Amino acid sequence: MNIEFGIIGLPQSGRTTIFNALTGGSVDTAKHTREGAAHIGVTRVSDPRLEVLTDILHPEKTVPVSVSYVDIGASVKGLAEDKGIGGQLLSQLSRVDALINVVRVFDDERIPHSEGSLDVDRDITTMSLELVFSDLAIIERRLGRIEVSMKAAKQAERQTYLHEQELLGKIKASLEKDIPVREQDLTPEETRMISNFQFLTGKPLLVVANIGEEQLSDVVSLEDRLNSVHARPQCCVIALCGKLEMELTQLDDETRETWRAEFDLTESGLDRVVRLSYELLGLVSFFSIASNEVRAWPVRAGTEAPVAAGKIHTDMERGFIRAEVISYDDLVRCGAIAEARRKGLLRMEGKSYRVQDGDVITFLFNV
Ligand SMILES: Nc1nc2c(ncn2[C@@H]2O[C@H](COP(=O)(O)OP(=O)(O)OP(=O)(O)O)[C@@H](O)[C@H]2O)c(=O)[nH]1
Ligand SMILES: [Mg+2]
Repeated sequence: MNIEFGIIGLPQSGRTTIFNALTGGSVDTAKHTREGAAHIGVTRVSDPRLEVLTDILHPEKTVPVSVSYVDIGASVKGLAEDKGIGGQLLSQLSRVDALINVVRVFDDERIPHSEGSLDVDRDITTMSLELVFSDLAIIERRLGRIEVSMKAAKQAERQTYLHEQELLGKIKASLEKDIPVREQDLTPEETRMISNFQFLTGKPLLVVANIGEEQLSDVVSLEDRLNSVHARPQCCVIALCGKLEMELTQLDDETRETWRAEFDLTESGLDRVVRLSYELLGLVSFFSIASNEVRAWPVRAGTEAPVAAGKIHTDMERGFIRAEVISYDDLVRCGAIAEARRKGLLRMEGKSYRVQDGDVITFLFNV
């Protein structure tokens, strides 16, 4: 499973800069990202536990979780009305697991602001509303089609349409009160029914407040203030300096650490973004050890063992027999699998086992 993020935001807010920072990319920010020419980059999620496991298990290969970022380019403003390129943009955005909204905080008079002035709160709200409008447009289109289809529908089909109409009507009413789908009280059945629509306000949203270098000393207070106003379930704000983070990725390790210390940056912006995204998506990592490979996998917290096995291979889900599990901490304490086995710390878990963060798992399956 690969996690994919869509980067959105107003023009010239620093989307490509943040994209470069996140992916170690070097896309030229002097050029505007054009509609239909999205940048796609993959980054490996650093997890210090993988290095420790590598030291213990000596695999031939170690594979971290990878995350893809898509710098959509064209502004999402007006997405709802736009039929042409909007269709393409929307389908690109529909696929992603979560959205990153870059808002401009940096002040630079040489770079005109698309809205005429700097106003972080306004820009965060504007983009949230754009997502609401886009979802409303999807619902309107679908309701229109249901109306037409109902005319020719048989009794049984009519019931299905009526049911969908009612659900979409309910979601629409909440969206009109600016309540994003992710905050709406939907039953698991309703959530399943609407999953195909891929509503944008149903996706976790990470707002990245893109500050300038000279604003670094205010980063904590800014982030706190913005979160107190805009943080909601599955939505939070992180403030970072995209330009500095981008420049840091271009340095060698040693120089980068010196610079980090200089700017008093303890955790890299990239690591924080990944960590927060993991939290927003409710993800944890487990580690598979098989075929001389240690590999980290992202799953939703509480995922049942066969489903987790299915992330590795569908055969492993279908033919799941059991999972041999040890927690990362126990394995580290024992220093070797054989020792853990001797101490009885290697557990046999069945189909109903729910995977925990840091589980080191070998799946037994039969096809
Ligand atoms: N001074 C300053 N400039 C920045 C900062 N972050 C980005 N910029 C500049 O702002 C301009 C726009 O940045 P991009 O990353 O290209 O922003 P974008 O949203 O991708 O812009 P478009 O694709 O052109 O709409 C570039 O000239 C960047 O160098 C910052 O923190 N400080
Ligand atoms: Mg750009």
